[in-house]
Amino acid sequence: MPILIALPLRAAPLKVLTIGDSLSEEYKFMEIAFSINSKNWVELVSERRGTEATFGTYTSSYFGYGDWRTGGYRLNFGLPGKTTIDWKNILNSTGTSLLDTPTRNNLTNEINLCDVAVIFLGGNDLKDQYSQIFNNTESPTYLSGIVANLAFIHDWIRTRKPNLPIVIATCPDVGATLDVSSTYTDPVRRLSTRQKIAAMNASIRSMAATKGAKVASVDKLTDLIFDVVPFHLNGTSLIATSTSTTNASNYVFCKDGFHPSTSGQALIANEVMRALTEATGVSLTLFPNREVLSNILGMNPDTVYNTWKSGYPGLGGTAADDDQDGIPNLVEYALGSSPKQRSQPMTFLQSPGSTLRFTPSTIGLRYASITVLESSGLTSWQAVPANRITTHSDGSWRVASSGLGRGFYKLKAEVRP
Ligand SMILES: [Ca+2]
Ligand SMILES: [Ca+2]
Repeated sequence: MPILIALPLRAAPLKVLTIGDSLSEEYKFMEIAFSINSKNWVELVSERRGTEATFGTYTSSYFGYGDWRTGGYRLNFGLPGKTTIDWKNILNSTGTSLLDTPTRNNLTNEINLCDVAVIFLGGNDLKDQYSQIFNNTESPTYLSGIVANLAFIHDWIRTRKPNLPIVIATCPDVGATLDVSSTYTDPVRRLSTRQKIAAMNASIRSMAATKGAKVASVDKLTDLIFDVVPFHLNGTSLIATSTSTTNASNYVFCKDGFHPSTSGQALIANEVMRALTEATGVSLTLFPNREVLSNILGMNPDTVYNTWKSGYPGLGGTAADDDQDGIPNLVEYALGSSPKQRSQPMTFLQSPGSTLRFTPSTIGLRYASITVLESSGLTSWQAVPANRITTHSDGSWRVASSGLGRGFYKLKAEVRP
C-alpha cells in the first residue's frame, strides 16, 4: 500500500522584474557616490521578504551582465541616471549606445521569466527640468511627455507578454528632496510646482487605470516629507533637514541630499509591495513602522514612550493605573495627562446635549492610537462607530451619543504597529 505524505504547499516567491533608475539600482553598487550604510527597496524586499518576492539571482561583479546594469539582481534593470526618454530610446532601438541593444535583448529574455513587472521612473526627468518646471518655462508637453513615455514602456512590455501583470510607479516629487528644496525656495512657486507634479501623477494614475496596470504611489513618500514636519515614524524623529556623511540611520536622505536613505526606501518598498499584491493577488507582507524602526534602522521604537515614562520614576507598565484615576498609563501618554495625578480628560458639552469631548496629545497620538469604547451596563464594551466620532481643528475629539439612553465610555490606547 503506497504511503502518501502531505507536504504543506509553499508557493515560490513572486518573480519581480524592474525597469528603473538609481532608486531601484541596488544601493550596494552606489556606495561611494551616496549610499554607504543605506539599502534601497529592492534590497530590503529581497533581504526581508525573500520568501515572498525575488528579483532573481545576484551578481556582485560590475557589468557582469554585459549591458547597462552595473550588476545586482538579474531581474532588476535599475539603470542609474536614466530618464523615461532614455528608457524609451533603449526599447525603441533608437538609442545610440552600444549597451542599448544587449540591455533590450536581456530585458526581453527576463520578461519571459518574470511574474510581474514594475516600471519605476520619472525622478530624473523631473530633476533634469526642475528649474524650468519651477519657473514655468518648461515645454508645454514636458510633463505629459513623461506620462506618454511611461505608457510607451508599459505597452512595449505588454506586447512581449500579453498577460503579465504590470505596476507603474508614480513619480517622486523631487521638490521634496533636500537638494532641490534648498535651491528652489520661493514658497509660492514651490506650491505651484508641487501642484503641477501632482497633476502629472494624477495623469499617470488615469493612464494606468485605462491599461489595467496597478499603481505604486511613490509620491506618497514625497508628500509625507513635504507635510510631516518634523518628519517621524510613530513619533520617532527622522531628520529630513540635513544629511550625515556616514548616512546614519536616523536621516531621511542619503548624503547627496537627493536619494532617500533606508527609512524612505522602506516606505517606498511598502508602496511597491502594495501594488504588487493588487496586480498579482499574491499577498506580500508590508513593513510595519515598528519593523522599519527596530529591525531595519536599528532604532528603539519605544524611546519616545520610555523618555516620557522616565519623567515619572517608579511608574508601572503601560496597562497599570498608578494614580487610580481609571486611565491606564498608555492612555495617559496618548492624552498628554499625568500618570501620577488623577485626571478627568472627558467632559460633556452643554450644547448640544450629551456629546462627549476630550483632547488627545498630538505627540502622544504619533506613538499610540486611541479607541473610544462604550457600554450600556459596564459588562460588555464595544468600539464607538467611526461615524459618531469627529475630530476638530482645536485637536479635540467629539463623540456623539448613541441616543439609546444610558451609556458609559472609556478610552483604550494601543501602541501603533
Ligand atoms: Ca492613571
Ligand atoms: Ca492621571
